[in-house]
Amino acid sequence: MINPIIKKIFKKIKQYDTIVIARHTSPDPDAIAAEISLRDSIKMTFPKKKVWAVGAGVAKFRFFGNLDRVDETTLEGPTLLIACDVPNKDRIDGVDYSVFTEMFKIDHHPSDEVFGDCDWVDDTSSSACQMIIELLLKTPLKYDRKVAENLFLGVVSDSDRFLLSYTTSTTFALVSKLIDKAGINFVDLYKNLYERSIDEIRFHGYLSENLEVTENGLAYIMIDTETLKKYNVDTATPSNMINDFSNIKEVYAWTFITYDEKNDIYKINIRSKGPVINETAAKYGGGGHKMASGVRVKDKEMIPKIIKDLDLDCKKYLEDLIKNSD
Ligand SMILES: [Mn+2]
Repeated sequence: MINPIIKKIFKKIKQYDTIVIARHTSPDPDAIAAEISLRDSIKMTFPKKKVWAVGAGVAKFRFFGNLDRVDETTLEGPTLLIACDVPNKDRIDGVDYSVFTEMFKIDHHPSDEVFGDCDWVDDTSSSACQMIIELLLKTPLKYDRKVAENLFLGVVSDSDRFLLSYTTSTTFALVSKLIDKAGINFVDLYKNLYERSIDEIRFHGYLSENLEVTENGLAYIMIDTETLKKYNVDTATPSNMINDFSNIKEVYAWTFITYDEKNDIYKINIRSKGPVINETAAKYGGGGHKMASGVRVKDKEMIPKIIKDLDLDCKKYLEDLIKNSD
């Protein structure tokens, strides 16, 4: 049985001739692949429609395809905004959502914020791309091999190669069908995501070497501008590497705190393999999933507090484990 919201979304796409697709700021492969593949699919299915995928580009993700620039205030007639992989309106990148006739989101982050009548939120989905795959497979929306490859990589990236707990039999079923129908050779695609420069590998070594680990199993590291410069990497590099640290025996949650000089802000990425960490993230104005969250703070003095709270999250998790094993 097809989820009724999927039918509704297809109807909306059919109805609007001017569509902008957006996603969250500081995009990851899932966000970029979702918006680009949805744009390309809509264009392929409805060649007369004007469709843009917007937001700041990221050089290392250029293999997904180009992003568009559009002045949304000059668009004529009814306009639709589809926001992918973004739970909150204020995290939408590159457009003023308030000028659109209608908007909705396709997202897998837990959030109650309503974008529109056609919101499709599934926090059991591994990725936004998994949801787009379902949309393409269950509606007349067309796709080609490139669209399928992008979607495959979005799922692979967000699920950390099907390792994370959000990976379900539905993930495998949808991906399997996509591989068969589009005939993609997925082995050749991995290097797009996993090939790294020697600078990045050396920086990875720096992170391993300098990670502090508390008694309760919180690992943390502060990364300053000097270190980023020394290793010739940028402020997005730590967040792209954080999932690599998920198999440390002594660590239950871990956080990378990166100073972003350009925006004068500390970007705090948090991951967990047990303790719920998004409540602490939310306490400091951040958000995300229970096991993968983030916060941005201006004030350096907040950082020790956040580390302390995360350490307490680990402590509580350990205490609960002991309690439940009795
Ligand atoms: Mn995602």
